[in-house]
Amino acid sequence: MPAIRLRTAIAALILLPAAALAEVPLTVTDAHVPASLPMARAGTGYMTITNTGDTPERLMAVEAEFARGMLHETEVEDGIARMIHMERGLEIAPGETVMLEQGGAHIMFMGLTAPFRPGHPVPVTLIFENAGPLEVEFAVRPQGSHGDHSEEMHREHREDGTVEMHHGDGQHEE
Ligand SMILES: [Cu+2]
Repeated sequence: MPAIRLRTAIAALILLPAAALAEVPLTVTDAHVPASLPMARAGTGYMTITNTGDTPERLMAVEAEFARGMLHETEVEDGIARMIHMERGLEIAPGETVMLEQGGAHIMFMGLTAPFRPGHPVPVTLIFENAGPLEVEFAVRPQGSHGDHSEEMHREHREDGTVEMHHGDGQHEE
């Protein structure tokens, strides 16, 4: 049931400007959101974080001007995927890489003020326990190349951050 998979680093698709990371032992790659439908009230965000330092780090919060950011974890019980607010944030051990991805931990953007449109990256601030705030640009990717159901999955989001997903297939492993 580990919702957060730890892997060794994979190829970086989107790198931050080097200057943004010069002082912090963190690497954030592949930051992206799936494009959202025009009426969507919520969206998801994914990325890969590597702790290149030798002390534990923790992603505490996510802030954005276009929505309220939350950290969610997906748990599947009896075929029903449920999303849980990660109240204590997301820990990244020294030397480890944590992937936020479909069916696992992810960023939830609630109350979108505008849809995510491909070609229009969105600025997001990641708040780390030690490193503090880190500005990251999230690319907007077209929906649905391999069964991205994020829009459907998050339709039932409530204000308290809990949600039940009704399509019974919350994992979408590749
Ligand atoms: Cu969620």
